[in-house]
Amino acid sequence: MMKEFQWKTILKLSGEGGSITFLGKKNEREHWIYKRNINEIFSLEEMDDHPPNVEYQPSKTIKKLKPTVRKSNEATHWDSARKMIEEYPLEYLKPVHVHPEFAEKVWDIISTKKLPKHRLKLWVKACFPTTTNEIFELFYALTKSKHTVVLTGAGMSVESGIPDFRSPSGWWKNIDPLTVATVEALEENYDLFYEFYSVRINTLKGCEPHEGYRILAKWERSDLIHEVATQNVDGFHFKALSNHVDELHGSILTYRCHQCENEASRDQFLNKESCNFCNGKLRPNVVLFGEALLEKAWNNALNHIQQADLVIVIGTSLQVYPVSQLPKMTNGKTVYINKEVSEFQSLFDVKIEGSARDTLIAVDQLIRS
Ligand code: BV8
Repeated sequence: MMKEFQWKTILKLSGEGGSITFLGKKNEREHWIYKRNINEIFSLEEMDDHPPNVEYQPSKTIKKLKPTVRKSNEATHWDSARKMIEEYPLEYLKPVHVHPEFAEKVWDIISTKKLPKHRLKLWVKACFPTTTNEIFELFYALTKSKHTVVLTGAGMSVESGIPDFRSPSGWWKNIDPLTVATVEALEENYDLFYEFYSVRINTLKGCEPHEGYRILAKWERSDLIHEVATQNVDGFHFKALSNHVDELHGSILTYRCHQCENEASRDQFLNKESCNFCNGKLRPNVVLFGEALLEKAWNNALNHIQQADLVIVIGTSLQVYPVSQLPKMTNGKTVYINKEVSEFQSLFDVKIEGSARDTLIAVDQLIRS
């Protein structure tokens, strides 16, 4: 027996005179076909016929008229259905229902229109009902901003499998950072210093930048973000193909002699060798506590932050100076994305409590570029 498919509402719009419904159903070959129903509360044609020289009496006129339904022909391709939808002034109509299977397609249409913010928000909620107000605010700010900077911390890499520092499962859970990530530790307790950094280097081997990293790189290519400043030393922004990156705390992927500054290799460091030139201690090119940040990276990040009209801070507890000061150095809008958001982050205009990866994916779903 031939399978019978029911018409489903793909998109329902309401306006002052009634509603417009776009319906779809699968045919026997499981291809979607589409049609449009216009439900008018009163007939516009008959209203137009009203003699201009007779005084208009709305209640009388409307009483005479019946609700009408006008149906379109069936369309067999989405492109034709899309044309039917685009015949209407979507900026003046309210979305009542969007079928989840067609949310992306409908959003594709809407995102090409210039809608005022409150209308755009109605469409976002209709197409993607789980979108929170904060995600919408970030999306909207991102599309309006002319200069956007992203500042990331260790929380950005947690979903790539790298522990952060200060969370209960972070690197510092059993150890005080000041006993290990310092020049004193390097000079006076090299075994501990070496152990800590060799574990970190080996942890990195099995890890890759997650989708959130790739989204930031894509946004850079589409001119939505202009600079990434990071406290992370894992090189993941570069690995995900972001180009404009300031590594404020250096990199754990390159090595040098602490004494004569000559370059060394990862293997030399991991094999606990001494410097070939001066026999000094080898170290990763990270910025230890008590050391100044790399001037070029710092000045570049600061310069971008001062010009920015949007700064998005992701996955950092902002406890380490001087990076902790950067979000205060912009006149732009500030957004904080973190797994935990405390009162301490009251300076931010928008706070999003959530994972870095999921938040970026949710915002990216709304970006059509
Ligand atoms: C300097 C080495 C001057 C690299 C690191 C007293 C008061 C104020 C300041 C100081 C002070 N005493 C000393 C200072 C200065 C000191 C400092 O700030 N100390 C603090 C700790 C008190 N700063 C310095 O020494 C800096 N240099 O000031 O120079 C100077 C000037 C001229 C001449 C000489 C000197 C140097 C700082 C460099 C520090 N280096 N480590 C390494 O091993 O990696 S710090 C370390 O912390 C890491 O580098 C890391 O990048 C950095 C920042 O940490 P976060 O990224 O914020 O990570 P954290 O774990 O804290 O937070 C992660 C967040 O993510 C959490 O909130 C978590 O909830 C969230 N999260 C987790 N998962 C997710 C998530 N969010 C979203 N999604 C998820 N999935």
